[in-house]
Amino acid sequence: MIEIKNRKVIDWVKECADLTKPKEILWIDGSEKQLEALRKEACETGELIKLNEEKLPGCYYYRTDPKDVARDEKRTIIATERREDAGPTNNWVQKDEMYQKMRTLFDGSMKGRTMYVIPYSMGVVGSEFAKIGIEITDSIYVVLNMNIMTRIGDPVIEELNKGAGFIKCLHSKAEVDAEKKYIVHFPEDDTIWSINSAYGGNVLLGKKCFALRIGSWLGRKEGWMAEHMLILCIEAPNGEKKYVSAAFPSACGKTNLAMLIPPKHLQEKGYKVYTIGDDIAWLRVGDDGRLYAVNPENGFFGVAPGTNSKSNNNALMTTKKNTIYTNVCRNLDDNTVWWEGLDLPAPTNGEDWLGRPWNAETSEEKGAHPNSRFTAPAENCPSIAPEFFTGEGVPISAIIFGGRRAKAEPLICQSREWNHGVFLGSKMSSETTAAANGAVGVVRYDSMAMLPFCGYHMGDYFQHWIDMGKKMTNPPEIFNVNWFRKDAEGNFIWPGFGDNLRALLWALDRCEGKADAVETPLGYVPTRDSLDVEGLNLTDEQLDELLTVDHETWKKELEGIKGWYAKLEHLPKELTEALERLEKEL
Ligand code: OXD
Ligand code: MN
Repeated sequence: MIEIKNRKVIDWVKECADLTKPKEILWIDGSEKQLEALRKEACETGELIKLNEEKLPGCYYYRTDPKDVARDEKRTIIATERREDAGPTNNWVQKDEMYQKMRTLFDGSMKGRTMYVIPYSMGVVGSEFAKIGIEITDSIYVVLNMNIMTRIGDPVIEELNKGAGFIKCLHSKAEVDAEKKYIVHFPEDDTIWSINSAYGGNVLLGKKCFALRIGSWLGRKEGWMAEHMLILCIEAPNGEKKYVSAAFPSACGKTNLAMLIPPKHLQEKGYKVYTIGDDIAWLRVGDDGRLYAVNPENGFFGVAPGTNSKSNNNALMTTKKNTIYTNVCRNLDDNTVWWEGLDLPAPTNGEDWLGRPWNAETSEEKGAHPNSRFTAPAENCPSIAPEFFTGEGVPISAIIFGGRRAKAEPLICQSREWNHGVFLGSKMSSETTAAANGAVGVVRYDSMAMLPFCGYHMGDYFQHWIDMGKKMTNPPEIFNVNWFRKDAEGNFIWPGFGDNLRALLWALDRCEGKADAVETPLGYVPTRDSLDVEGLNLTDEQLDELLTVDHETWKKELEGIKGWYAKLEHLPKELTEALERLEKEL
């Protein structure tokens, strides 16, 4: 390993060791030799289980504590000097008070354990968009996941030795005590402290904590954006490539959309889709006045249940090697994995996510937790784009917002212009999923899918979107989509998955002023003929239901939006004006 010479790093690591009192410190250099030794150690202690090397080479199985299976939004805190900087949508504690409380919890939390120091880069090391973090942890699971999700080790030390700044991330699983679990962000100090959890979203601090919460704070300060967005590339038959980024709340199909396989007739015409990212985008305005995006991550932390060869074959292929599975069901016959929705025979001799014997024929409960996950390297993905590896940023033509709504929201709708698009994003709502603790299926407002991830005041965040719009001479078009409309019988009307490309192609055509649209109070929706529905067997009624903005329904929706806006304390006038205009037009 390269010797670390950066004084700030050395001092901070010592400070953390003095507080947490580990028995030893191990710097992670990213070498295969060191990682392999850690995997071996974790298997010996029972923390990990090695899976069938022939069927799933380099794959491991992990179980979290049953009370520690999702992001914990109630225990996620933005600790700043002043409450108004965190805003009304974040849990806030005054920062000195929070440091004091956290110091008590961290005091001696690594006694008898090894403290791992993981230098990592979000983005391709040394590239224009990249930023460095160092995560200190007492968990081998975290080290191995960070190795997949970020770029770690010696190349990052070289950057630090050149004087690069870094985000200070301290994690201890401590006793994994749910009552003492805190995920705390100190954005004024470039610091994240997380304790008493071992679930990915709470402990892989490069992801939600750094890349979104601290990232959004830095983005506002430095004039860029950190968003909960996938990035994909659509190649037209003539070889032209266009890039789309899309924000959806957790477990609404971002990974599926990012790895979309075109329906047969579009494949035959020559359309191709490539994946750049499935969860997070960092966006900057380029010299040409366009918006450029990179995926700062290096892997996918995807929801397993529902992933199969039809819903997302690319994801399935991605997880066939060097993957860590968390809280899925294990097939004891061949030491492989299974989850609900996987199109492989369900085990009759299995072990559920809690480690209990599980038999698909007799067990009543689910074998895999609904938020069970795979952590898989992006390089495994059959559809990964070459642009992913350069870290240079791709020019975004269209931004898509979307939620999971059984009614109201049409299949796709284009905003009138940037600020109206910001309005469409701000009023986003979705039925909740298992990705976070709490009730599932309740409609909640989740502006830009950033409600749990915006590190500062939501009102200021909207203002930042509006200010970014002013910096672009050639901004992306903004759309809102809803793949989840249901009919009166409760069935999904739109087939979703690969067929979502049809809506994206309409959007890209609109960017060039090509496809036809009808103007509604919400924006432009496709005419019946402008959307490609070839082979879908949708009736005219179904198509109308998908594409209609029903005024009576929207008058009720207005009340919800007003209630949401009332909670946000201060809002840019552009948004309140857009809301007034919507009301008037309805
Ligand atoms: C995720 C989430 O894990 O959004 O990506 O919860
Ligand atoms: Mn996410």
